[in-house]
Amino acid sequence: MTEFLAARREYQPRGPLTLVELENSGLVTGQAITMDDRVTALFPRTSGQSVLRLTRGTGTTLSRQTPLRVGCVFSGGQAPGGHNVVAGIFEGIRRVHRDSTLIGFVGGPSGILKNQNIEITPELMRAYRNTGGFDLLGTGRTKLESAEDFATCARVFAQHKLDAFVIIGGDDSNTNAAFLSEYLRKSGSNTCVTGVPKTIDSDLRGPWTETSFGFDTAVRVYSELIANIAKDALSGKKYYHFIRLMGRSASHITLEAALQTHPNVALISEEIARDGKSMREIVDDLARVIAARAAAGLNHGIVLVPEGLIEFVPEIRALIDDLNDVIATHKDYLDSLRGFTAQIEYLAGRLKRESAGTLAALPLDIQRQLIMDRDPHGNVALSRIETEKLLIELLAIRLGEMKSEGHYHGKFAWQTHFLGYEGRCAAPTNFDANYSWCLGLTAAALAAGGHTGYLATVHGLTNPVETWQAVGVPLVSMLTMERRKGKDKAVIRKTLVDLNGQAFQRLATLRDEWASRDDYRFTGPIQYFGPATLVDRVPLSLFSNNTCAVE
Ligand code: FBP
Repeated sequence: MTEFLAARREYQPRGPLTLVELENSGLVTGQAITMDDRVTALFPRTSGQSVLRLTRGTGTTLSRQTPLRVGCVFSGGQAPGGHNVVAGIFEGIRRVHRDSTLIGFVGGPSGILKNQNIEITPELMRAYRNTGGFDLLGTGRTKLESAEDFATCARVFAQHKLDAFVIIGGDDSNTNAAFLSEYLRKSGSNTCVTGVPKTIDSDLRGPWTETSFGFDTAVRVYSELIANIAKDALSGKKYYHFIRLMGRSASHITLEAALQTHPNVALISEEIARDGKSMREIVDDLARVIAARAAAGLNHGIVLVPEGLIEFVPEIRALIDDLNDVIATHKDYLDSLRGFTAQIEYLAGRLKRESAGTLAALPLDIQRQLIMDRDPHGNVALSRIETEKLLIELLAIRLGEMKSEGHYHGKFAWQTHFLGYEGRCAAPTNFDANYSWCLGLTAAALAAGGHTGYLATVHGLTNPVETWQAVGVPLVSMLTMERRKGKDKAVIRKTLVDLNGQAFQRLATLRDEWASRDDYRFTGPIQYFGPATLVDRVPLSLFSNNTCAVE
């Protein structure tokens, strides 16, 4: 137990009175949701539900005569605040009945299938509250999808006599939560299913959720490190630092970090996709900035690269799609081949001609990284693809050409960084500690109310914590039909950066200035103790995205 942990566990997360005194609050029905008929058809039992709002003075309260039995699981990547979600559920269900029980399934969704679990106790919660990581329960990326998986869940839930089950996960996990709740209703199970929006990527934001928990803490860690690197660049004046930032698809993390730290360049994948820029064009743009800075005597700089970039560059997107199909069809044979060269040769012969050409033009390391194992959701392991090195390699060639043409007279020396795992398990900021605790309490409210197929959400996040509103949003209302692997599927779509939104527009307005002169902003480390101006900050990009469709 370090001094920090000892002091931090005394922090009492804050929330509105509706949540803090859950037993005196009630859920009231809000607006009805209109949905795509094709989605409704897939969810005959759980579609048509309305938004639920938590209020006081409704007459019927959530306090109960009988204890609740609730289960929970972490699903997918770690995000700061997970332990406070569990704390919120635990405290919430014990407020509505003091003998309620919370069971945590260990190792992610596979823990349900294997029925591996622990009972959450006040001592455990005291030890884990306000700490980062998911180590209380562990996590995993097993996908609960098949009828067989759902039947096992129903059996395990019945065995534990669960009134409710809470899935703390991202877009895929909450999509699965919607299907699981429909399955359980259909099979006559009494267990209600609730989702909680988790992911540092913040790609669950939109009309129904303002952000997911974990984003704030992760970006604040990255921003501190970017600012430190910027100070080093400014001092030594000899390196370009290429910093790749986690965020599987959307560039929310890079955008927020850019607004926080003012780098010389911040690439935003969504803009590159909109403009249909090829790798060559991206490199040309970067080379122009570097040459202009060199002309002004500046041979150092900070370039932010979103992890998902590579999937947004048209020719590489096409290559990845093609590779995914070929790898899926020939997986067994590929696995039997010894060595990377043999695998690449085999794949190259089966790819479309353009894709084979794109693959061959990439450095060997990137080729190897692109064919690595997919996760259970079929995603390329983007955190292992060193896009920043690819950019540097191409940039060095381009700058060499420009030098021989007399258009560049600088010196290009570089360093690379990948910021991802450094921030994913940091101790949650006050914002994330409060927000995730409130999400847990909201999930407890939905469980106590006996509502299934809802996402626990909290709104008004840029306002004082005491005014936040707890809302249950029907999961089915978040689903849209999408064509995946040749089939129409109902999914919660990841929310990408809105290029018309105020956050991106601010970056677009300021970036020429950041590119030509150094205007680095030093955020400092996350502060956990001290004045509210330091400890109670809210992500900058939330202020401009604070549009909520819940009435
Ligand atoms: P989730 O969407 O599951 O929250 O995961 C987000 C993330 O942190 C991404 O930013 C990153 O690409 C990925 O997880 C890394 O996954 P892994 O933990 O499997 O290395």
